[in-house]
Amino acid sequence: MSVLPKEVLTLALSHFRLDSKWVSCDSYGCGHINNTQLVVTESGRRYILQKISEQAFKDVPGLMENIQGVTEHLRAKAEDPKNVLTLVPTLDGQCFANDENGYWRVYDFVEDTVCLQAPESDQDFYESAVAFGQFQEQLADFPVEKLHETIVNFHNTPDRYRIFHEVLERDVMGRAKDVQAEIDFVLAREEEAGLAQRMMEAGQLPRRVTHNDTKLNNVLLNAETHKAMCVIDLDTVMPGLSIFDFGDSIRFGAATAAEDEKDLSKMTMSLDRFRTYTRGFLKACPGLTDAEIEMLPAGAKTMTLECGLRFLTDYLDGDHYFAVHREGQNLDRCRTQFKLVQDMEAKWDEMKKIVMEERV
Ligand code: ADP
Ligand code: GN1
Ligand code: MG
Repeated sequence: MSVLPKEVLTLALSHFRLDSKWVSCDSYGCGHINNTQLVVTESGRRYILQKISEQAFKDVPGLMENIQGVTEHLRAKAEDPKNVLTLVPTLDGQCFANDENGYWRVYDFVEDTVCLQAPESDQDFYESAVAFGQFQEQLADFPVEKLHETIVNFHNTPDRYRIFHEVLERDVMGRAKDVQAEIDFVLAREEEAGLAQRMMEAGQLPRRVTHNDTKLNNVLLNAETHKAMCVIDLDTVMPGLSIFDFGDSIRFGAATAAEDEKDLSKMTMSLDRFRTYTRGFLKACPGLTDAEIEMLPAGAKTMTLECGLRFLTDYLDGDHYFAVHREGQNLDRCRTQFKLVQDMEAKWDEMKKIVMEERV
């Protein structure tokens, strides 16, 4: 993640209605996309400042309109103000600012919460399932036609393959020769990877308002009780598949090692964690169709394969999309995802059995 000079941050913060003068502004969190800063003001109040990635998001005003609409909708249903992100307006009342350095937004920092990179217990993972499940449930009556598609074809897996083939063909970094095993891995699964997309196009899986980026570090838990508190990172809220929201959570939170772990022997998918998440998600989303429930394991495998494919594509393309902190990090990330896919293939019958046992 590029370090932003102080004058850039000073200008960015000058646009927003903070409660008092800011005293510190430092890089924060583990997101791969936006540049996130923790801001503290004289009064001790904290905010999150984000420079929104224009590499990822081509229509930032549309994206911010989505977030404003979605947070308003959720706020009307929230029990606690901390259950929903709160945007801080600019001096002229807008929900984002645009200056010579890019697009910026500020959120209230959601206090008394934790953001985990891995569940500390089954209960943590269960709570994240409830949070993401409820999120989808609460947005079921959101007017879909109002949503901008912030990244076109975001989870269209066949389209991700199309981009991969183009990038592989160009091979701008000359890296393809060193990753033949990874290339073969994705090519061997190209046909099956498109199943969910084809089912959606055939009307066999419903399009719903989904989050689309449901990893554990996109949900905040109560610091004391570890109960679900707030779903964050709303940039990708769009029409999508419920099985992909389920699947992306499994990919990240049921994994037994970090996303960029180099020792692949540490990386497996925990069936216990898979069961825990399935239980929480099905409870929070009682309206899933039979086809959706049957496709939950495929949602997990597809999201994991697709994510690995995206890391591999970015590695081949020179690491422009996902923030990297060291050489080869995207390749390491790709390898952990493929190891997880392999492990899911080995555990496939058990995954299907768990889903059938947990359905309510
Ligand atoms: P990215 O799209 O880059 O992942 P996120 O919106 O997920 O960006 O923010 C990155 C991290 O910043 C989160 O994982 C979380 O730790 C922290 N964060 C973001 N918004 C808030 C907030 N309102 N309150 C507390 N922490 C936050
Ligand atoms: C990105 O924004 P962040 O870090 O929560 C990415 C997800 C990937 C994830 C992999 C907008 O999520 O799609 O699954 O990295 N977000 C976007 O960790 O591309
Ligand atoms: Mg995030």
